[in-house]
Amino acid sequence: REKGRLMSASEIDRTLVRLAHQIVEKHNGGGNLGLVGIKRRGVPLAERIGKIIETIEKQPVEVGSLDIQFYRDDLSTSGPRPTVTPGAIGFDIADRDIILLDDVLYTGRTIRAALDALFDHGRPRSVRLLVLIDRGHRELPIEAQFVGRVVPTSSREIIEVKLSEVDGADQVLLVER
Ligand code: 3GP
Ligand code: 5GP
Ligand code: MG
Repeated sequence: REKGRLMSASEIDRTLVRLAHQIVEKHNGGGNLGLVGIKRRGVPLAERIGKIIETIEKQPVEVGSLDIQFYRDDLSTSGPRPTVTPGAIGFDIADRDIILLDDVLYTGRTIRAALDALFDHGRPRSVRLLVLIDRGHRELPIEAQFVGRVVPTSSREIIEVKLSEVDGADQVLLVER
């Protein structure tokens, strides 16, 4: 049951522009950056923010992706075992300043697993986290440095993040399960 719209398409656009500027500010132009989107919806976020940074800084930005399903430590409770997509991030992360990107941050377990997967591929110089929505309920000491919006939720609520590349249109909804 839909309880309200948290972000419209244009609000998502403006938020991504702000986040891109914050990344460039923090990373002194971003020449050493690598963006890694967590599948599925972290990937279009990474691609979009990468394009915005390229427009701001007029230099290319590495963008890749990680499928962390295999690494989750709570698969036993989250239904059938998902298929593993092994392998490549898409660029060499060694000595880069990596930004992990995901749509929603909740318990933090996905990000813990993503860090594991990342370090299987090399040693980045630094890792920061960007999420479109932080919905609270952390179970691990994990925090995002770049946040679109903090949305306190109950455990019965879900954030529906819709992105045109995956869902045909952009919006963020608050839904009661
Ligand atoms: P997304 O990452 O493409 O947005 O994790 C698989 C999908 O299931 C996610 O897709 C996410 O939208 C959705 N999802 C909703 N609630 C949960 C949850 O509590 N845990 C996980 N892993 N996924 C959830
Ligand atoms: P965590 O591992 O932090 O508990 O959950 C984060 C992952 O689960 C993210 O990749 C995200 O896609 C998904 N997730 C958890 N809660 C929600 C939610 O309310 N909405 C959406 N869209 N995804 C969620
Ligand atoms: Mg996600």
